[in-house]
Amino acid sequence: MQTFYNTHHAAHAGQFEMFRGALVPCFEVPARADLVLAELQSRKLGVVLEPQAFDNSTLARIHSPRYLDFLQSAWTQWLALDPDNASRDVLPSVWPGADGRSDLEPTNFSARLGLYCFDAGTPLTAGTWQAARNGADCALSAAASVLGGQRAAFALTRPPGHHAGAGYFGGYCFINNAALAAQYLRDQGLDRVAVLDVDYHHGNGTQSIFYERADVFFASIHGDPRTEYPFYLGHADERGAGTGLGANLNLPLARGVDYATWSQALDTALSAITRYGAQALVLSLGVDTFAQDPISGFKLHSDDYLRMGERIARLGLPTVIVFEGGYAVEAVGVNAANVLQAFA
Ligand code: OKP
Ligand code: ZN
Repeated sequence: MQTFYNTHHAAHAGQFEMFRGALVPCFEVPARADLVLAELQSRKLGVVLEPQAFDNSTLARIHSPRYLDFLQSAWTQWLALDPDNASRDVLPSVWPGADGRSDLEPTNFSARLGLYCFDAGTPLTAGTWQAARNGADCALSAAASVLGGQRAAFALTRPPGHHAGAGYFGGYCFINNAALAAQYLRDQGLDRVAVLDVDYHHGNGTQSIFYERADVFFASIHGDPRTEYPFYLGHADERGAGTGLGANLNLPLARGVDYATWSQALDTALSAITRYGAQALVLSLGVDTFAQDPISGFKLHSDDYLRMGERIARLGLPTVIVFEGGYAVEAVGVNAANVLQAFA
């Protein structure tokens, strides 16, 4: 399998995220991607490639122009506020809330930051744009590779993407790599594309991007949003809207479930994708379903990722695999490589 590796990922390295009133060290660290790469190389799983460079207009198929402008210039604006900001991560402290206007862009930097970000756990740093932008190229290159006839391709990148919406970041995510890949498959001629999100956390960004569309089916298996991040989306009754009604499938599960229960939800999702008639699959591959994950609540074990990869491969679809979460750093390489190895 071809792996498009983001050689710029470490340019994004947050120091702290806000948790219960304190700044705590980030869980989403550069070592995550390095360890996946090392595991693929030690197993000689496929070939590692540099991505092609795609134009910003490709990103604008998913993200709003004003959001992309903000992301690209945020660090420079942050430094302009105070040169001492060079040593500090950018974290928001004010938001429009449910009744504030989002049609107007405030002039004040902090106000714009809150407009474009939904949590205080996603530090933006000096190299965030560079890392996320190159990650988009990896996802698009993997999609191009699959369109070119490869059975599957892997975008090995961080920061992850599935919480990012058309006009906002959050949940460690800035650019929605899976959505970009799905849109690219559509734009290059496929009529029906499915996104399957197996990360522990609901892919609220991906769901929202495609919620009113019938041409991209979104299915997600995740911790129940009544107790689990991102909390405000991911319930079973969210089935899509307008022409997209029926093209969204959420399979929330209670904390503590193991692979026996989780894999029943996987079968449900895969049957729905088959019934939908997808011509290609984008897999948002988070391995934070692992029993030892420090911020998640499922109980999958390393061997379960082999069964997961095998089962998803049996769908028989050309597949773009995009790396998302997984925070048990010492196991993230083995778990992700298990999915890829069993898939291939
Ligand atoms: C990103 B992805 C931990 C709080 C958790 C955000 C989790 C984002 C997960 N103290 N905050 O879906 O893996
Ligand atoms: Zn996650």
